[in-house]
Amino acid sequence: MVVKIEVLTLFPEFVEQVVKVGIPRKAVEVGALSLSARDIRNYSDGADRRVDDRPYGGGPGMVMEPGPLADAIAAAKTAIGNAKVVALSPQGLPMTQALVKQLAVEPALVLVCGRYEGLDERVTPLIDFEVSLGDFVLSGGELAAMALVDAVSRWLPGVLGHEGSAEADSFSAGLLDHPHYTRPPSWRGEAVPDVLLSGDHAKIARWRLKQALGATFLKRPDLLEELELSRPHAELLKEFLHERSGEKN
Ligand code: 9D3
Repeated sequence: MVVKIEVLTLFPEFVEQVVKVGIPRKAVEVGALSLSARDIRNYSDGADRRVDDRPYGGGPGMVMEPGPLADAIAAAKTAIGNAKVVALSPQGLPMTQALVKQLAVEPALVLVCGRYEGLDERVTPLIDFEVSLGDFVLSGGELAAMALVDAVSRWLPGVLGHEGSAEADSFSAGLLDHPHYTRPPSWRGEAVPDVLLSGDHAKIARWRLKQALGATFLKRPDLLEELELSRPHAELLKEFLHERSGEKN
């Protein structure tokens, strides 16, 4: 029922910020999520609390020692039970909504955040899989772990209201969002599209889907290639492109 997450990190006070605001905070408040950040330094075997050392073979930077990580993972698993262990790493699978949905039905997760150049390779048997935020360089895994906690929170029961059911709706899944408008009805000479003021909800839904298909085609064609558009969706996209060529000429 409740997803229990333990984050192993050198910056626990930073990671805890993710449940101080917004949807993740709500998830904790309704009892759908529990989050605890565990300081890997508490598992250092030295009085100096050091958890990194120089790389065998030489080279720049430091490597996280296996011992403290193994002990921290064991303690976290004891605290929350049968958990999947996920390391946040530049070598991981890219974080996707499909992966987030799978993780949201796990009873417990241990998220391992690396710092320095990375983890000693010998801890890999303790890790179920690795997840990356994308192909750019972060300073450590904490922001990726916080992103994962945020994204998982949105899928937990009782956390989102009707915005959530819209997100769960397969209708527009895999597409970029349609444009949004609020008051005033005219701003800097730009009017809100008439259809949104019409009160015709079927027509509005059709317009939004058309805009979503158009935006996805123009901005993220890679997403459309994965989708295999249905016949009616392909027709709507054609209509979008036709209207757009009319505006441009
Ligand atoms: C610049 C150092 N790089 C080798 C030349 C390797 C490297 C080591 C450690 C790069 C980044 C990191 C720290 N990053 C993460 O722990 C991390 C990460 C990321 O950097 N990008 C996207 N997703 C993630 S998840 C964890």
